[in-house]
Amino acid sequence: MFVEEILEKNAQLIENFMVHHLTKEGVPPILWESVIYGAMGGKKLRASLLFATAGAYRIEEEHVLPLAAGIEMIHSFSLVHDDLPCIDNDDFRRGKPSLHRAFGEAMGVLAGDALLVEGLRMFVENEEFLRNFGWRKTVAVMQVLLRALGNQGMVGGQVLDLLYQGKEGVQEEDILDMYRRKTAFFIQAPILCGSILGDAPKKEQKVLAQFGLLVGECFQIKDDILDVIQESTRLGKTSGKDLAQGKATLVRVRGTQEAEKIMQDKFQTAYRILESLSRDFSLLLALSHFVVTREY
Ligand code: GRG
Repeated sequence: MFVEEILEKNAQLIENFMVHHLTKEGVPPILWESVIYGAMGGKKLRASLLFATAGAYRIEEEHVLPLAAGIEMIHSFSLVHDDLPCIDNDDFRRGKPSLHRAFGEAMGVLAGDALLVEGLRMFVENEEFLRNFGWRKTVAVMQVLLRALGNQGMVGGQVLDLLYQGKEGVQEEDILDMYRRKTAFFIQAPILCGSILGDAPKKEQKVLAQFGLLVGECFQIKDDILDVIQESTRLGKTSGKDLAQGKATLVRVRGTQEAEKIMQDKFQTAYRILESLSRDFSLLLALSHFVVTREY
């Protein structure tokens, strides 16, 4: 199966799980609808990274499905809030109007909040997940996610992104630091979670952490390149926004070709690092290759 087909199959699995497990009872219909609207669509790459890592430790997909769905809901939360008028102000996401355009700004805030909270509940309140992995691993996985999202992670990264906007002289290392926080930690997180659930030896967890961070950086660099070279319809979101909004990006300071080269170097390093382990990580490698070759 090609990577794109694997992603599509996994996306279907995740979306079905979300629709069946997101409680409707006692929930205002507009809230349920907008949460589902925000959670649907997209590549579901982070879920696939979790499946691939857990799979390397012989964990069945269905056992990590609650966590995979939770991670994707949390990721969707970040996109919904990112699109709000007070942050990136984008009208278009995943090939449809962004959530606040479809349901209004207040629902953009509230459905975003719900996606975070319900995303955590997806696995923390799933009895089968708790039976399979126990409290200790569940808490460890939550720590990984919350660290990736917190003030030193995604929230802090997004704040830096706003502060650097329109500012002259932002250095390349500052931009890469912002990329790590805003994007890379939450690409690394599902890989770390898979290794924790799989009882990976500490040495392997360290290597996977380095690998995940590099792939996460590659992901954001590719995103910047696509913003310049790809059409909105193919991306499912508005292209050309980074330059228009005066965003600090690697493409802005180094140009598209240099940015591509930096990304390829990071990808090669990530590849070599993972190949140093004797376990079969072929699916994880294929997904990381998709990260740097993707067109959307
Ligand atoms: C979520 C903790 C938290 C805080 C909110 C708004 C915000 C602070 C952070 C924004 C972070 C953000 C949106 C970073 C960009 C990462 C990025 C390029 C996402 C696109 O991911 P894809 O391409 O999206 O995987 P799909 O639609 O395929 O799921």
